[in-house]
Amino acid sequence: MSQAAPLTPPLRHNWQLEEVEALLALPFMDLLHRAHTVHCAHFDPNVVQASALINIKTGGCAENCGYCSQSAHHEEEIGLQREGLMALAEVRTAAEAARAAGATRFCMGAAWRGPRDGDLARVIEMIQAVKALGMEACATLGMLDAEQALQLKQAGLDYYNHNLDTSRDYYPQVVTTRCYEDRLVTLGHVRAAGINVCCGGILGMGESRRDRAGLLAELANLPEHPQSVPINLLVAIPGTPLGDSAALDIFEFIRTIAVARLLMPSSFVRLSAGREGMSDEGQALCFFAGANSIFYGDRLLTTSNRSTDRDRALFERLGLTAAA
Ligand code: SAM
Ligand code: DTB
Ligand code: SF4
Repeated sequence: MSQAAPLTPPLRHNWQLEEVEALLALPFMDLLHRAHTVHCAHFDPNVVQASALINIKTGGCAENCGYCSQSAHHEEEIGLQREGLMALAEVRTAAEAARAAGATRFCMGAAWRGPRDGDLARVIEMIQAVKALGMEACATLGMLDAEQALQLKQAGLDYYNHNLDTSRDYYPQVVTTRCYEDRLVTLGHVRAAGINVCCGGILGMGESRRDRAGLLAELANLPEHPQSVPINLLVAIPGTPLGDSAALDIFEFIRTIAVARLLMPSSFVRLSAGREGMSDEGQALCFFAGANSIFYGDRLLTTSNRSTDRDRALFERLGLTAAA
C-alpha cells in the first residue's frame, strides 16, 4: 500500500533552478491552491504580522544600489537631504507610536555600507530601548563582521535584515560596489550569532522570471531558511538608475510570493515595499498566496507606505487580524 505524502514534508535546501522555474510557470490557480494549502499547514492564514520601519540614518551611502534613493552615487539626481544618526529619544518615541498603532516589531534601517564601531554602540542603545518597550527589534545596517553580529545579539536584537535582492546572475546589473558573496558572508555571521535572518529581495528591477527563480532558490538553499523573507516590489524612485523600470505584472509578483511560500513553508513571507500602488485585490491575493507579514505605518525609509487607515480597512474587509 502506498503511503500518503506527509502534510508538512521536511524543509528542503537543495532546490534546482529548473524546479523553481517550473513552479513559477504553473497555471495561476493551481499555484495559488498549492501555496495556500502549504500556508494553512504552517500558519493561521488569517493572521498577519506587522513590522514598523524607521530610517535612523539617511542618505550619503557609499554603495551604488540602483534602486536606492540613499546612495551617494546618485545623490545629485535625487536631492535627498542627508541626515546623521537619529537621537535615541526620537527612536524611542517612534517605537512607542508604532506599538500603540499595533506593530509588534520595530525595524531600524541605516544607509551604511556597514556600521563603524561608534555607530554600533549607539544602535545598541536603540535596540535596548525598543526591547524595553516589549517589542521585537530588527535592524538593517549593511555588512557586519562576526564580532558586530555577536554584539547585536547580546544587545537583544531579534532580526537582522540583509537582502540578496535578486539572482546571482542579475546582481551586477543592480549594484557593483559589493558582490553576492559579501551578502552571504554577512548572512553567515548573523546566523552564527543566533539572530533571526530577514532576507529577501526586490521584484520589478527588469529581471527575468529565471532571475526571480534564482533569487528564491538562493534563499531556500541557505543553510537555514531565513525566518523572515521580505518580497519588495520596486518603488521606482526618479533619479535612481532603476527609476524608469517598467512596472511588473501583479500576477508575476503574486506567483513569486506563492513560490516563496512553497519553498520556505515555515518562514514569514513579508509583502514589503510597493504596497502603496497595489490594489486591494492584488494584496488580498498576496495574502492568499502565503504572505503573512507587512510593513505597517505611513513611512518606509525614504518613501511613503500605504496608510495605516487603509490597512486597517483592508484587514477588516478580509477578516484578517494583526499578530499580537
Ligand atoms: N543599507 C542597508 C542594506 O542595504 O542592507 C540597509 C538599508 S536598505 C535600504 C534595505 C533594503 O531595502 C535593501 O536591501 C532593498 O532590498 C530594499 N529597498 C531599498 N530601496 C528600495 C526600493 N526603492 N524599492 C524596493 N525596495 C527597496
Ligand atoms: C526590506 O526588505 N524593505 C524595507 C526594509 N527591508 C528595510 C525597505 C524598503 C525601502 C523602500 C524605499 C524607501 O522607502 O526608500
Ligand atoms: Fe546603501 Fe542600503 Fe541604499 Fe544600498 S540599499 S545604497 S547599501 S542604503
